[in-house]
Amino acid sequence: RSGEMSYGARAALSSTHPIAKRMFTLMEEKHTNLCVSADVTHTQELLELAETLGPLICVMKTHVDILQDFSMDAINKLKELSDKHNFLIFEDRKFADIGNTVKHQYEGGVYRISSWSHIINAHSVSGPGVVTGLKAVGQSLGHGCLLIAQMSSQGALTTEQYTHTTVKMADSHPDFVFGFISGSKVSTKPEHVHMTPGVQLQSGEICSVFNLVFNPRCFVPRRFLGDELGQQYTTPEQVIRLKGSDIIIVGRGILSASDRRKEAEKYRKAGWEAYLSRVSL
Ligand code: 5IU
Repeated sequence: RSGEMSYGARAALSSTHPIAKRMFTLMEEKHTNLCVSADVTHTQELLELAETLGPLICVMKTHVDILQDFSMDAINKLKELSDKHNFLIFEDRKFADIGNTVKHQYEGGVYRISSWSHIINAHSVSGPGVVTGLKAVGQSLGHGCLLIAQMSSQGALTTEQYTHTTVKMADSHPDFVFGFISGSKVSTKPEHVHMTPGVQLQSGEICSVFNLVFNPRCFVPRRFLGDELGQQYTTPEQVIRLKGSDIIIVGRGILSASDRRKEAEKYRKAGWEAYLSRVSL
């Protein structure tokens, strides 16, 4: 059963997409299933994150359209850091238009995403044309795409039927779609990668004596906590071991810490240990 296969064994399958192969291989080498969500607004901070967290992560997820000082120069530096520290770049663009439009959005404009991002993602809501359009640009460049099968936010419209149809859409494009953004394992194929956002550690610090007095959130179980704008969190352990996903995506859990490297290491360790306990089941 795919949940119990190692990342290395999944990398070796002939049906595994080259990007997934690279990802599984470097995960096994670096002992990490942590993707950091680099939701920052300045390129210097983005590059600092890549330099300090690079050795601890398998993927760096970006939102380049929130950078106030986007430049191709900064992107080239990010590419160098991804080579230096052996991680993949994932622009979380969530393409969602008709095929012809997403083709332009992926290849051109200000960001020229296809020239630097190994991984992109897309909503399946517009139908398979979105994949065909993106594939026309990204496949020859050796890039891969994740389909959004489920969302972490409260009230998301990704119903069971929607998720099921999204998996079928991925199955029709194995030469470009190599996995999913989802809260749990939605595909039974071991070559598919599952990446999950909405992850935070149950932090001991949060319920310090100080917080017990001043922070009423302490009395609420962590799984019911979010960010007041609909985000919902689960723990690395739950995501990897119980839900059968492969990669945890962590933004503010790491970015809000005073020592980001130390916090990222906690997430790397938690994610990796959950993986080890799953494969040894
Ligand atoms: N993200 C989600 N949920 C989703 C999808 C993407 O949170 O369903 I698709 C993105 C948004 C943000 C990151 O960039 O993942 C999560 O950040 P926090 O860990 O700070 O909540």
